[in-house]
Amino acid sequence: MKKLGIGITLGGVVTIIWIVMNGHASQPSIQYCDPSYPDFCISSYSADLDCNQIPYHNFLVLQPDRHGFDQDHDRIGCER
Ligand SMILES: [Ca+2]
Repeated sequence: MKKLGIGITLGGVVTIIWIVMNGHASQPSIQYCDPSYPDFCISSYSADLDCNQIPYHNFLVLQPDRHGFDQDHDRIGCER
């Protein structure tokens, strides 16, 4: 009887671990951030944005600068 109880407990723990791991894996934790703007996350799928549409200034811009935040190509976007 004692052995059965341990078995059920172990099974429960395994089930909980499985739920936690599976739940974590299915979370939308993978964000497709545009690598041109590593200081923050702009979705790779966002429409063309202008500086007045984002709350950031003076941030690092890498090529390709898809949104054209760095008009003078000094790798600093939306300078103020
Ligand atoms: Ca610039």
